[in-house]
Amino acid sequence: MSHIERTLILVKPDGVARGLAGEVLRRVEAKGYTLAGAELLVPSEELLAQHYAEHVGKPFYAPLVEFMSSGPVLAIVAQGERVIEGFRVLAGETDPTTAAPGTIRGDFGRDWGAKVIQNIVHGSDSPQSAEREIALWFPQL
Ligand code: DAT
Ligand code: MG
Repeated sequence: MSHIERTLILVKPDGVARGLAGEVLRRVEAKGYTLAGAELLVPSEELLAQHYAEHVGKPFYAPLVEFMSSGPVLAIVAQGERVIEGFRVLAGETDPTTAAPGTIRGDFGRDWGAKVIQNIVHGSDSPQSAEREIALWFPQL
């Protein structure tokens, strides 16, 4: 049965600053997913507080918000069968030091000794978070 999903992808400030936005889009499109929205913006702390609500109170929360608002982010809505899980696989695991080669984080990420993990991309982790996050970043979609 056809079950087309949408997911929110962010090329984080480290990815945009390093010129990896095109590489992320290339991998998403090469995999066969389609783009339903894209916007370059510097996210506000209010938007980030909602986006990262699950992490409020954790030791890395303040550095995470500071990092994510430190420069432009490319926000993307991608669409396709099982795209939520599919993009998480393309991204690789959270820690770029151990993310598998062949994944975005594994190929381009590393530990920079910062207070927060800088790992190039975000991808929604479930259908519920995808719809919640898309409504935050793209209220018009
Ligand atoms: P993911 O982005 O893989 O879904 P997450 O939702 O658990 O991971 O965390 C959000 C981001 O916060 C993550 O991409 C990097 C940062 N982060 C997570 N855990 C961390 C930790 N223990 N120390 C520092 N930064 C962390
Ligand atoms: Mg997450």
